[in-house]
Amino acid sequence: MINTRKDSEKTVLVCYSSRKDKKHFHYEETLEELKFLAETAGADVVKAFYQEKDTFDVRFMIGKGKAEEISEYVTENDISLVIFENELSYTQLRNLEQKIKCKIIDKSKLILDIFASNARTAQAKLQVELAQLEYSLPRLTRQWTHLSKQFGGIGTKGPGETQIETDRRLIKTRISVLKEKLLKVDEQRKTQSKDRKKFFRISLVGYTNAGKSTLLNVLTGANVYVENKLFATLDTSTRSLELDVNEKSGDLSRYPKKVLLSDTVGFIKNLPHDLIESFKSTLSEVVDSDLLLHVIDLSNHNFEEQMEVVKSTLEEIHASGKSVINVFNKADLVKDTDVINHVKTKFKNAVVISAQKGLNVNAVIEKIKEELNKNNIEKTIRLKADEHKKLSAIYKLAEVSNVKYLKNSIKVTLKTNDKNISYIEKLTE
Ligand SMILES: Nc1nc2c(ncn2[C@@H]2O[C@H](COP(=O)(O)OP(=O)(O)OP(=O)(O)O)[C@@H](O)[C@H]2O)c(=O)[nH]1
Ligand SMILES: [Mg+2]
Repeated sequence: MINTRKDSEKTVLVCYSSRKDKKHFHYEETLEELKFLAETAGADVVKAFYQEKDTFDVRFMIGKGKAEEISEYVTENDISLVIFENELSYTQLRNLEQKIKCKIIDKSKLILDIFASNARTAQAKLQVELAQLEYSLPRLTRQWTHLSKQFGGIGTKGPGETQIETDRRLIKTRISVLKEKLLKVDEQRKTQSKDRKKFFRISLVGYTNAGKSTLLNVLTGANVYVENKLFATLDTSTRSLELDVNEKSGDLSRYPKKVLLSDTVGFIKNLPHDLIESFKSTLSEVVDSDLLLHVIDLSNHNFEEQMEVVKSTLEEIHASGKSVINVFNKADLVKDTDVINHVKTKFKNAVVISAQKGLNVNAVIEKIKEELNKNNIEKTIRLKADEHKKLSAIYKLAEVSNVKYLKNSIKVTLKTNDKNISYIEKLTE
């Protein structure tokens, strides 16, 4: 835990990149994002070091000379924290600490730390603790020697065992306890969400800080926490979204009047795999969704790269292949109209909005309605001859193309989405 919040530690950033990756690697933006992350954790970033080499150094990640240069800077400027963009092995971490003589962490550790400070609910806390332990297991050093006290005698030191082995065993035990607890939370969530199955479910996904929570608030009148910080949201919040059905307009398309909209944790480049793994229960809402609203910060120069990161993270959690509406947000900050025209022509199913200023937000609703209508299927059902009330309910939920009054029954041909179909089928059982 870097505990930078209270005392604002003087911090330097370090980033290594391989010459081979030169074409695809924009170190200024990478360092800018790392700086934003560090500041989110409360660090006071005073300098950034960047090094490009053919290959990384197995001992220090960066070259030995660069490590010495950083070491000098750290001593002269009273730096207490060094943050690496690159993931460091246990050996690199130990070697760097010996050379630079101050606290050194990598980006994964930094993200874990931010998650730990932002976790509010029991579920988020369990998930973060699990990710932290999974992260620390292969990096175990002497700093963990007080674990047996912390975990209240779950195990005691066996004869001949080293302290690290004991600690490793304790961590493993704690990991299984956490996993079990999370399974229980997951089961509870599944029971609670049984009811939700009958609704069309939409999830807001996107890069962290893109404006997902702001859009949820604007669309549903919710009051979810919004901050110009990374990972402000770590839990899933679900609200219902009422869609007005204009029955007088002669538009016969039908969609459910009420759908569910969920906001959840955002993504970032190189999100530690342990975190994604342990946030599976939070992210399951995304996996179970019928439609995704991908919120993109159009004012960020790297928005296209960020879109790719979101796509690959969705693949990793097995939520790719769903219908997606691309919501280009923060248009109020974009002065260049070419950028707006570019995304409108390049990306399918795109809307350009400003969630904060409430600009064009209605276009999102219209797109959602279009998507709902796309899912319509045709179906023929039978009612008993006297079930007129049910027939009028069906008229509200579906586009009815044919009604035949037979001797003992009414045969109705209708078109609507699968959720409505299953509702109507239950109604007529
Ligand atoms: N200028 C401008 N700022 C916006 C807009 N939408 C959101 N913001 C700001 O962007 C910041 C992040 O907004 P959030 O809604 O918290 O973003 P998020 O995607 O939920 O972020 P995380 O939960 O941290 O992943 C806040 O400071 C918002 O006020 C917009 O349309 N225009
Ligand atoms: Mg949020």
